[in-house]
Amino acid sequence: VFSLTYNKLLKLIFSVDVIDIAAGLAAIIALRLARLATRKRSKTTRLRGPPSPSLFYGVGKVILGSSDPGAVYEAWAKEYGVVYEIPMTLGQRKIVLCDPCALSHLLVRDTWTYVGAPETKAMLEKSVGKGVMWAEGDDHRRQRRSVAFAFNSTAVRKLAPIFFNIVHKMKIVWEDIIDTDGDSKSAIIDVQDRFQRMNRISLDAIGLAGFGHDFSTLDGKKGSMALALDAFGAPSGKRKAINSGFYLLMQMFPVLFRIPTPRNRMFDELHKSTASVSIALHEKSEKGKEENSIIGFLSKIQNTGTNFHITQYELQSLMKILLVAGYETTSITITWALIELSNNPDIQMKLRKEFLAFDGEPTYDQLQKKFPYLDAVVHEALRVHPAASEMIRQAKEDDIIPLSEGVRTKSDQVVHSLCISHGTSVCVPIACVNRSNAIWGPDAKVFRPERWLETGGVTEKLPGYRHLMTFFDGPKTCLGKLFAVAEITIVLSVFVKNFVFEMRDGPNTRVEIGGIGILPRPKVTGEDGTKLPLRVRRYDG
Ligand code: HEM
Ligand SMILES: *[C@@H]1O[C@H](CO)[C@@H](O)[C@H](O)[C@H]1NC(C)=O
Ligand SMILES: CC(=O)N[C@H]1CO[C@H](CO)[C@@H](O)[C@@H]1O
Repeated sequence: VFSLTYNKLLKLIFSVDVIDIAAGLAAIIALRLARLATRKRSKTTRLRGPPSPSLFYGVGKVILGSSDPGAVYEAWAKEYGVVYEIPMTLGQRKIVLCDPCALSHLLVRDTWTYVGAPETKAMLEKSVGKGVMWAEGDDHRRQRRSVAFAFNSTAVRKLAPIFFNIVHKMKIVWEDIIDTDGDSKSAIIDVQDRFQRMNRISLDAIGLAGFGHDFSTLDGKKGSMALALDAFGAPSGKRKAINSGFYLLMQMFPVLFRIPTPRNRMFDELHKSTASVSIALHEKSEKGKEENSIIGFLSKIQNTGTNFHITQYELQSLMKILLVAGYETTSITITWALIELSNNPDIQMKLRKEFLAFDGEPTYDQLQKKFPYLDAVVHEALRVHPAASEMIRQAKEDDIIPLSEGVRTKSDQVVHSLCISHGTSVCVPIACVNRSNAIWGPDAKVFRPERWLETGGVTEKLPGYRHLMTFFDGPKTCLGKLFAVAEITIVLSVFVKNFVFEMRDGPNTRVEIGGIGILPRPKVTGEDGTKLPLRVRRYDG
């Protein structure tokens, strides 16, 4: 049932057309104009910032078009100070916060001074429904408390065998490629090519561990594999695939919010397919069958009824959220980790040595306790290459944001705090903050896992999971962070133990943002699309 409806979903995803785009643009223009017309005199501190290169887009296109948006934000921070203002679509303005003190204020737990912008919320409702990602305030607290246990460390530990299983399948696929396409010792593998399947690890992980559905992408089965991939996978060079992925992302990360076309039919299909899977899971758990997946755990609890206060509708919404939020994010992080390991053979060797010093196959618990360098590599990849490079919030009430240093305003005064009036948009450029020299020190741009093992090596200035902004913070911090970290850790452990990764053209190959699937993906500079050829060599001691 699931794959059939996915077939339809796929067709719809590919049918992005001009009318959709035009309708979307008309809607956004109407919305913006309406808001401009009703805007009262704002008390928000006017800050300095880059001039607008385009009346329509403001600096939006500069950021989107850049091969390193984090660097663009940081360059502005250098010129205008740790907080500044940028012009956006149709004369809107956004305050950019790069200051640790401002961020700690913004992201305190359980406050709702800053919420999603109305457009973002409308899109979230359309695409994934009024689930935990859409909800705010008490509604959010209820939903999040009901489901959080299925994402805690106990639950993730139970999912670990699924991750191991998936990556071992991947290992066999690559060994086959090395035997058939390579010289039996190594082969050039484009790790983002959809036929070479690395991206599919994350899709299978979310399918199986998320809601007990086998996309079977690694078994090479046609059908569900191909569609799942095309619908959610890396750009394949077909422009439509890029548009559609782009589209999915826009619901989540408003930086890419350009074309708010409703695409009702597609979302109807998504609703139908997740409904059928959740009903199947529900029946399974009623029959008392053990279901080892997040939605499976939740269905079981739902049937026993204790302390569980989310509806069937909200559970289905959670499934859609898992697909949209949990797939490309981890896949991109794993890709970046492989790039860094290939470009830094010494770090890769040091990591491999940690495995060689260990007898046998480590379990998940052992990976967590006995592999500090692996942990450091994973967190360094999350720091240097955050999958979501910025987050946007809107003030629901007037507020004052404290700053750690003085900032010069437009009227040339130095202020130590910002006045924010109701309705003001603020933006956290995650990629910039994570790599800022001011925050992380002079080697902030360098991939250096050792910093995680040194006392004082990691900043304590920032809020967030391990002082990283990658999963954001506050009440809506990523629910799947332990899931993501476990998946990435397990994948890297099996990879590095069994293979040696090299850039095809040697160390220090340049890599940049290539194309956008659901999120921006890297590519080797000079290559087409999102090509990322690595030499993958069997490791045999
Ligand atoms: C490296 C991988 C990942 C990154 C960088 C990441 C990042 C984020 C960020 C920045 C948010 C905040 C969105 C916002 O505040 O509007 C978020 C929310 C969320 N993420 Fe992740 N994520 C990752 C993986 C995952 C995975 C694997 C799952 C599911 C298994 C997941 C589930 C969620 C959910 C459910 C939310 C919404 C939480 C809420 O609104 O209360 N994420 N993620
Ligand atoms: C995770 O949730 C389960 C179920 O509520 C609970 O038994 C377990 O102790 C929790 N684990 C952690 C580490 O909080
Ligand atoms: C955003 C941010 O903190 N940027 C800083 C980056 O690092 C330079 C120094 O190299 C600072 O001047 C910026 O403020």
